Parts: sequence; C-alpha cells; structure tokens
Amino acid sequence: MRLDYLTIFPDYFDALQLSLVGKAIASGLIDVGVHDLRQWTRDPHRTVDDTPFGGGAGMVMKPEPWGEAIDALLAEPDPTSVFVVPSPSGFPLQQGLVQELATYRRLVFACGRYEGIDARVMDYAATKLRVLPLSLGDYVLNGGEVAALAITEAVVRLLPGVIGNPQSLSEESFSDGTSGLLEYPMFTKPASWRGLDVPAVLLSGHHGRVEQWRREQSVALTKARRPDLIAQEQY
Ligand code: 6GU
Repeated sequence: MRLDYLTIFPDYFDALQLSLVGKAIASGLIDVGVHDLRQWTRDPHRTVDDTPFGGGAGMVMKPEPWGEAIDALLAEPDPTSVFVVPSPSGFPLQQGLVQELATYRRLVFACGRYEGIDARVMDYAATKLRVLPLSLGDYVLNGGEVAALAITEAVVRLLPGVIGNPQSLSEESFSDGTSGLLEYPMFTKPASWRGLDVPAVLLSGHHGRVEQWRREQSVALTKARRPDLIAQEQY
C-alpha cells in the first residue's frame, strides 16, 4: 500500500517511522510520501489560507496549492486510490470502514488546518479518485495531522504480514463488527501485585469458565461505557 500525506506540518509524520508502521515501511509492506503543501504555493509568503467568502471567523485553506498537489500526485484518475479528508464533519470512522480502506492500493491524506479546506478541492479531487471525509469522533482537533496518523495506524495493522499473530486481530474490540462488545480486562504475572489479585477464575485452568467470565466482563463493560452498542443487539 502507498500512503501520501499533504500537510503544512510534515514533521508530525516523523512518527510514522516508529513501531509497527515504521516496521511496515522498513520491510517494504507500505511506502509513504510526506508532502509540504507549501511547495505548491507560488507567492513569496507561501500562503495557504485566506478569509472566508460570506464572512465569519478564522481562515480557509485556499484551493490553488491543493489543486497543484493533487495534479502532482495523480497524473490521471485512479479508482484504486482514496482521498481521505480528516474533519470533524466527516463520516464517523468505524472498524468496518477501516477494513474497507485497507483494501485500497493508495490513500492520500489531505490534512487541513484553520477552519477547513475550500470545498471545491474535494469536488476537484473527486474527478480523479474516491473522496472520503472522515471524523474520529465528536470533538475538535486543530488539524487533520493527528487524525491521519490515527487512521493510518488503524489501517496498516490490518494489512497482511504487518501483525505477527492474526488471531489477535480477530479477538479484539470491534474486530469483526459482529460481536459488538468491548474487550474484557487482561492480566499477566504476578498473580498478586501490591495487594491486588488476578481474578481466581483466570488461574483455574477451566477454559469454559474463563470464556464465560470474559463474556460477562465484556457485557458489563459495554453496558457501563457504551450503552449505545448494547442497544443495537441482544445479550
Ligand atoms: Cl478527523 N479532524 C479534526 N480536525 N478534528 C477531529 C477529527 C478529525 N475527528 C474528530 N475531531
């Protein structure tokens, strides 16, 4: 998979070299390009923003540098690529959509700052590739960079060969979109630590009782933290 990032803060993406995503780059499973949007400006001040038509607070990212960037990255229309636009106004990102993104050959992340990107940029991009505005949740970040990193990590860990034990993918929260429950609590050694004991059932060796306990814990946690998930299904 190929990943491109359009940003005025390329340094955010130094973090791609770390951990699992960094290993996927080093091993050639993915390759990444980080692009400073200002290289596609033409004025001495390398301006990327301007005041909004219709008035209002804040600044809007002007379309021209984005148009040149899109042309530089995509010579022709490409149905195997997605233009991902992180935005609090985007479609809510869920694991099913992450799985879909993992099937594409290329993702181009358009990281906006200020009050957003001139809307015509998304219309223009849509003449070349699928455009997908995505939100991480109902809160506001200052720009798309941190969200692009989060989306990247969610996608890359699903690519074949990136995670050593694929079973750890199928057992986790939201893994298949069918269990719909949060993960149960996990423990490791020592069995007693600072007066806190691991639940005895986990030391019992009774596989069936362990499974039942974990299921009960998952249901209780989901009821407490994500009642919206319980409402959708019957437990
Ligand atoms: Cl994807 N972008 C920004 N700027 N803010 C957000 C977000 C994304 N998701 C939640 N808040």
